[in-house]
Amino acid sequence: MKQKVALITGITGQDGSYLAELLLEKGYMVHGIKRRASSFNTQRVDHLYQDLHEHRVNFKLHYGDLTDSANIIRIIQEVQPDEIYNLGAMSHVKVSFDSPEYVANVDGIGTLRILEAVRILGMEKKTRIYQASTSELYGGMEENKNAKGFYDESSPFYPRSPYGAAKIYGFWITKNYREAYGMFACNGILFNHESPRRGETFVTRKITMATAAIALGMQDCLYLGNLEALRDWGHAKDYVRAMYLILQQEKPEDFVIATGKTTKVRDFIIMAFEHVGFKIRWEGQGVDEVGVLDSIDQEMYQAATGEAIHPDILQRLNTAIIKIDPAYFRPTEVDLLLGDPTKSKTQLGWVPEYDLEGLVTDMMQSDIKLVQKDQHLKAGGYQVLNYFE
Ligand code: NDP
Ligand code: GDR
Repeated sequence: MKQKVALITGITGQDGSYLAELLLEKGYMVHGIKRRASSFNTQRVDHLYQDLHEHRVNFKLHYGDLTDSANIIRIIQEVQPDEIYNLGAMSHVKVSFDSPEYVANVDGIGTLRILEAVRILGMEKKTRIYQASTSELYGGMEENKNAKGFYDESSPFYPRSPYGAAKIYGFWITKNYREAYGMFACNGILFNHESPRRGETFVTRKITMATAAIALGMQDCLYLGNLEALRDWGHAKDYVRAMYLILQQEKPEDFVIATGKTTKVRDFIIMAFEHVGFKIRWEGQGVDEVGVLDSIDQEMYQAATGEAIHPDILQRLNTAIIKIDPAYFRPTEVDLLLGDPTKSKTQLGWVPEYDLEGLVTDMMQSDIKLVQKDQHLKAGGYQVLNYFE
């Protein structure tokens, strides 16, 4: 059987790296587009790198950018992919308020560039396209009054950020090219998904990294924004499996990928700190609210870290280790996201392996190891990254 060829935009990101692993496992030749940067940005896929001088290379990166049509056309022409996964995007919702035009160009028009390239090259019947759509299309329940209390494939959209607005263009242009040109182009409407490879400025990773750093005496305090937001969090490893399944169907369709459970940011914090045996007490209100270290369970601490309690930590009992910084609030917020994955479960046969507890455990175990590595470096007199940012 002929080896399948996939092209992944955003391969250096969280999802791109897991998807590349999955497709390599399935025997694909995987091509990815990476951006040229002044320093290395391929840490998440470095373990997949193959020396191009070797025979039968299955993994290859190409320099490119979703803002550059000629580059996209040339890569697609060269690679001749059977499947394109368009995961490249400026994906941070808060940052999209700072550079909305760039986000529209990459996340919105970037999608069009991929679709047009396939059409210009006459590959409409050969190449299947996955578009990374998002639950941010729906917005929160507060504004999206016509929603049923959860979101599925028939729910109305109400984006609440330049990111959401750009992605809604990506969604509709994908659907339009499917209908207009008969292309196998699908939207996966994915709810939040996290992992040890999640970018450090997204809330879950920020929490697990800071929890590990505070527990191990490397950081004093965690500054956060809105603790009341609710998110439907899954594991990225499960979600890239759904992307693959969407492109293996007989007919091109759009699918919601979610867990069907929603959790407050505040409760995610509690779960992360519980992992290391810390109990948090909440005091104050609004931006004056703080999370105080109420107690420590020594056995749980030891089980999680493999170490006896760090002496600095015992001195921090009854002090605030979580504070609110209004800088992290968004001009318009999405209050609640909850997805209904019925269609993906029945039609794709998609079954997630991780629940939220499994996700938190995976992220905490990984971040504890990372912080312990930095502890050793620090003890050896080497400079380590700034844990207060
Ligand atoms: P990441 O932010 O981890 O990765 C984004 C990727 O896009 C990176 O490889 C990044 O490159 C690349 N990229 C950014 N700008 C450009 C550009 N101009 N040209 C080419 N590539 C670019 O995101 P995730 O892996 O978490 O998400 C993958 C996709 O899924 C994104 O489109 C995101 O919007 C969407 N999504 C994510 C969800 C989630 O919860 N994770 C939920 C729903 C949708 P670099 O490494 O150089 O920055
Ligand atoms: P989100 O993810 O905006 O849902 O977008 P993020 O983790 O950034 O925020 C989730 C919620 O946490 C609140 N929050 C904070 N967020 C960040 N980043 N930093 C903080 O300090 C903080 N404090 C509270 C936010 O206000 C928000 O309510 C993610 C991205 O991956 C998108 O690309 C994707 O499309 C959606 O998920 C689905």
